[in-house]
Amino acid sequence: MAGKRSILFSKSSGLSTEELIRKRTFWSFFIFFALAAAGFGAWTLLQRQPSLNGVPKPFTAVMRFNESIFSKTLSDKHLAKEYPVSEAVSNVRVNGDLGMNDQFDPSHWVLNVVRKQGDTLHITLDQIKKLPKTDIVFNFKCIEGWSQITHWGGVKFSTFMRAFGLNDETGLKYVGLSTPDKEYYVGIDMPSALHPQTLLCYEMNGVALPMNQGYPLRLIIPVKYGVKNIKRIGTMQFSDSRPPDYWSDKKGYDYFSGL
Ligand SMILES: Nc1nc2c(c(=O)[nH]1)N[C@H]1C(S)=C(S)[C@@H](COP(=O)(O)O)O[C@H]1N2
Ligand SMILES: [Mo]
Repeated sequence: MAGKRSILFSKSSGLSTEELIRKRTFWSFFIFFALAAAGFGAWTLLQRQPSLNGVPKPFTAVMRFNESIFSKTLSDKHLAKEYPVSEAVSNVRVNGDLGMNDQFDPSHWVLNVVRKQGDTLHITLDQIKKLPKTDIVFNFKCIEGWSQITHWGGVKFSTFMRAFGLNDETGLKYVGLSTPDKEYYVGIDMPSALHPQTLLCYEMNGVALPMNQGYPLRLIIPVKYGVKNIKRIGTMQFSDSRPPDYWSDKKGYDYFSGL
């Protein structure tokens, strides 16, 4: 081995210093341009890939991979930080208004719950209010970059499921929620829905939810960004495949939007 190497060495050492430098300079440039061309080629190729909502597929593939990690690690374990009621703001921001149209008639509202078998339960607000109530004060965060400490009250999603005999349904992977007019809709992974801080909420700051905050019932899910906190729930259904999700479908936002 040692002998072979010294032969190779003695061959190249036949070059003068100047020749060596010239040779190395040539190779340095060659490699530089080859890499630059490869980089440019890869970029052009990426641009030509089919895209999903304007985002090239390879990027969305990476996003899906990240989602698969975060959906498993973050959703059901950690608790969102809670605050004393005194820290909750009284001027709660109103942000989204999809599915919040004026034609809504609260006197006819019921929560439609489509069971695994296909039949539908029609649940009234009074029935929901009879279940044990939980309050939570947490920092509500919108993906657009604002946050607010707010105070909500309602029934734990997990308690609701048990109370209405929806045990088989908790074995499915997702819950889909939509407004009565179907304008806004979200998909929630079941572990996050059953998370101890997730509420079907009918109170804000100790009083009935105001109309523009989603009267009569909204989702409060502190382990997710604001987008998943759907206001004015009309229908709930369950599935093993991902239910449609407004912002994830329209803009390619992270499906899980976990914090
Ligand atoms: N029905 C409905 N729910 C919705 C939205 C919406 O447009 N319509 N926007 C979402 C978004 S992006 C955020 S940040 C929060 C805002 O809740 P707020 O209006 O109570 O501040 O509601 C979420 N739930
Ligand atoms: Mo948001």
